[in-house]
Amino acid sequence: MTYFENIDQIKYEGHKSTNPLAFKYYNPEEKVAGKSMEDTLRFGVAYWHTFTMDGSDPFGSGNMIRSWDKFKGMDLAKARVEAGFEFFEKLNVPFFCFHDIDIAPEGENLRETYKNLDEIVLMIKEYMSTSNTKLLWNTANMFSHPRFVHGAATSINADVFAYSAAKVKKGLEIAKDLGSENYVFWGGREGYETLLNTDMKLELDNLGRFFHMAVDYAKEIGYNGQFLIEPKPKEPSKHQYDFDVATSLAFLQSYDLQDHFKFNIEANHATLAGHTFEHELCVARINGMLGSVDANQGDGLLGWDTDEFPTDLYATTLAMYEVLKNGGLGRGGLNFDAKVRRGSFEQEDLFHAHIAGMDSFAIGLKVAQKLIDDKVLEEFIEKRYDSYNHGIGKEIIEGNTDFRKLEDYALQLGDIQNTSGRTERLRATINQYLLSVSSE
Ligand code: XLS
Ligand code: CA
Ligand code: CA
Repeated sequence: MTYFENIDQIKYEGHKSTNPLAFKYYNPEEKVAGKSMEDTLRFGVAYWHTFTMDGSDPFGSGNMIRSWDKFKGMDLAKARVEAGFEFFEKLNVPFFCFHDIDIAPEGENLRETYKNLDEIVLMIKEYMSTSNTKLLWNTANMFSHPRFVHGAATSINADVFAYSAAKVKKGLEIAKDLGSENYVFWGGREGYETLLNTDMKLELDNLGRFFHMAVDYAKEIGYNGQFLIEPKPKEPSKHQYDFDVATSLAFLQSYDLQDHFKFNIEANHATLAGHTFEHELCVARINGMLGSVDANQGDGLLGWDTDEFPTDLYATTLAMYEVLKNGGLGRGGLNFDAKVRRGSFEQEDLFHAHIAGMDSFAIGLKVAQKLIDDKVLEEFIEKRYDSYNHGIGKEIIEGNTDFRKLEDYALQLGDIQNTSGRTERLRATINQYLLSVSSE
């Protein structure tokens, strides 16, 4: 059966093409700094937003038109797999990602849920055996069902802790079975509402215990994928424990877990935390913790997680700059954790949205590489910190000084001279690069 009847294979046609169903900038084979775009960008489709999301919001019911929605239950789950692989192939996307409950419906009890999962995982495995699309990551949804009202591993209820452990155990077995590159932990309800009723220390200790058990179990079954924590400051929790990269890194260090995890950084979560996307990528990179990216964008006018498809070229450029500085994403990728707007309810919009996102990151990659090749920011930054290359600065860096010596030095200083940061000039240069590289 065909689910996207009127859509042919999406091809690269170059930036002069007027065909909306073609890539203008993403050319999978094109080499940027010796590596194909496909291998650097490692795009992924998010199963939940693309195949299960129905467009409902707190004010209105689902409105998405989807050819697989005529099915119900397990038949619907199977139709989604078929539609999924047709979509991945037509888009020529190398990866996809899912939560357990995205691919198979929950049963009456955990045993039945496992049974449903096993059936669909087997089907996915068969499709994967003849497809070029691989699994970037899977995860367990431990936030939708009412049992997770007070969290999962940080729940007040030990039964919920145990149930969550069973879900992650199953998730790791699926990850191993499908050769998933990574396994993600996003703790949407791992947080609290008010300290009036919360033992924060116990909850964090339990989260640490939970992660250690996950590390041990992956080792036991021989699953070698990368573990990723996905920070987010809030929503649905009022205060989420994995607030941002810095907070989550401190948590990992406190519980001696830092060697087993990296971060999955989502653009919209960064902005919700009051950071830029590139800030979160940079904090992860300089700590050797940049694992993967959830590629989307928020809306400056709305204060919640809108998960829009990324089209802001400035943001994709600065994000790719961090990714390139990191030497790439390793086992990670750029997963479009993004949903079409409620107004974009036709099935074709799924293609337009992914094409827009893929082209935006392809431009970002090219511009970022050119900025690096021309050392535009590097040279400026190097010069800016030049005072640490000689004299007292060099003494500070080399650890040859102390407060007494620095005081002696400061006492004989005259007026201190600073230099301009040139923010506006640098922004104008980025614009210049964006315009020239994207019209090449
Ligand atoms: C929600 C998160 C979620 C994770 C996976 O805001 O982005 O979708 O990526 O559970
Ligand atoms: Ca995400
Ligand atoms: Ca999000």
